[in-house]
Amino acid sequence: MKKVNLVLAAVLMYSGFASATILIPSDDAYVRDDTLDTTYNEEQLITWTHYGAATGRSYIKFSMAGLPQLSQLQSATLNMYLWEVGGYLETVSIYYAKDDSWIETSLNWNNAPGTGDLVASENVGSYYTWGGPKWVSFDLLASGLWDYDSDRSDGYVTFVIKTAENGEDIHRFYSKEENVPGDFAPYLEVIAIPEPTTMAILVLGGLMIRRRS
Ligand SMILES: [Ca+2]
Ligand SMILES: [Ca+2]
Repeated sequence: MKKVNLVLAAVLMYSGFASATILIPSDDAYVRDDTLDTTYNEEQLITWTHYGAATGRSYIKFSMAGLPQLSQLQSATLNMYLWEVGGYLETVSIYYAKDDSWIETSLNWNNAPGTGDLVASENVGSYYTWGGPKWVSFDLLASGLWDYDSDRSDGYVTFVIKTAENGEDIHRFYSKEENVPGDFAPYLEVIAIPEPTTMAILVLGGLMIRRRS
């Protein structure tokens, strides 16, 4: 029985060493194709389409300096606070963008980076089913299409937030500027697993405890 308890304690200690890093965006803004040269930096982040007549999408960028390698990750999520849903579309999608050279104070439709692979999607509900403001968490590792180590090397990652562009729809998420009362800014959460050396120390410690008891 004592042995079982020791093993359990070691497992609990092991999971307790997982470390979470929370990152707030360095830049976030949205763009729309009916105001091609206008920058929307300090407003909420939107995804928008109106019967094909106009489209809006949002860009979000994080500095990745100091993050662990992909092989050391337990999870990586993009978390955004959904303030409002309008229309019928229920799925919000996160796409990858290779170009990190944009900045939020000058981003517009004409100079916005192109959209790459679809990294994650979540059903957030339609106007009729969403149930009110809430956090939405996108699993950035599930698709396997985010080149995490590449972004870790170049220092930044850019994601594009979009909905399908063929129906009446607008989703509004808080941005890092527009997040009243201040606790609802988007964030990237990266959780790393313990390094093997940490696990070895714990196992060794457990064996020593067993010998003493
Ligand atoms: Ca911004
Ligand atoms: Ca990058």
